[in-house]
Amino acid sequence: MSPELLDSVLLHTDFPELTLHASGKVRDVYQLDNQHLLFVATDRISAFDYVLATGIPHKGRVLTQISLFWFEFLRDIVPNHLVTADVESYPLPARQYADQLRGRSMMVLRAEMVPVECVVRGYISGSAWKEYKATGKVCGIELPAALKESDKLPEPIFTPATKATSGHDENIPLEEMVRIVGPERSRQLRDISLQIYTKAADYARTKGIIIADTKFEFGITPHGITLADEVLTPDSSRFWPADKYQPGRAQDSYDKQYVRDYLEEIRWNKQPPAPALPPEVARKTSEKYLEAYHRLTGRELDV
Ligand code: PZK
Repeated sequence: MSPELLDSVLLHTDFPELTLHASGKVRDVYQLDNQHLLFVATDRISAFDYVLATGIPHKGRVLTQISLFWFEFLRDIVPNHLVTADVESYPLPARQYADQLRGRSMMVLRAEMVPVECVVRGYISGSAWKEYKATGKVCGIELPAALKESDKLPEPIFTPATKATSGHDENIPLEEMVRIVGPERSRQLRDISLQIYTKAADYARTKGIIIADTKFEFGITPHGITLADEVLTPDSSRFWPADKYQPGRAQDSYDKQYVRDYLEEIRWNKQPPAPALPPEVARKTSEKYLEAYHRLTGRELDV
């Protein structure tokens, strides 16, 4: 990889004057003040549950810009937590890192997060496919008989999940969600989730991308139920290339296929430490993320 490109890859944030609020596999959240957080998308990539040793050029910026695009696209349906992504208007302790943060961060409104992940599925894949094969249902929802892996569902379904202690998400029936957040909130969250998935997936389909499923996170703010976290990115969703869609098997991933193929090829045992990627695999993966951004938004990311 060229030296300029390697220089632009951000694997770890380090902002000594800022307090870390939460840290995920590929992103970090810092405290700004009592009402605001700073969301930072790194260029880390995970595969088979582990963060790899190599970063993907532009990945953090692509994911941030995709979320920004959807926040705008969906704002008629639901308010979101974005305050600004303009680093020059960040409060001072953050603004001094403007060069690291530009394009890959957002100042967001601090929310009381809803402790349930709002998953919507338009196609049957992943944990839902496993559950369906075993029980004929997903999260208690009865599905048509004889679905094939990756089939389109008759209509999108809402399949809430909670973070299990294993760190993995656990699908829960709607009644369980009702116990956790209450009946009124559950209905609102389900309705909003289905509406925004449908609007976004219909749009993405016209751009050659199938959004097979996605996970929304909501919080409660002074605006009411507020769309938070990252939205409809390849990391929070399954993006499939529509021109290769073929039900009856697992689909290639829009973004991570080169990574998965490489890890299978070297027969990594999927135990730590996670391997590094050859420059070619990192570069081709970077191009897929940029392509997804370009297809969805019609815009070129400034690289
Ligand atoms: C919040 N996470 C998930 C974990 C991440 C993200 N607007 C908000 N207000 C309060 N809390 C959160 C948000 C949002 N979004 C989201 N954790 C806290 C998470 C780890 C890394 F980048």
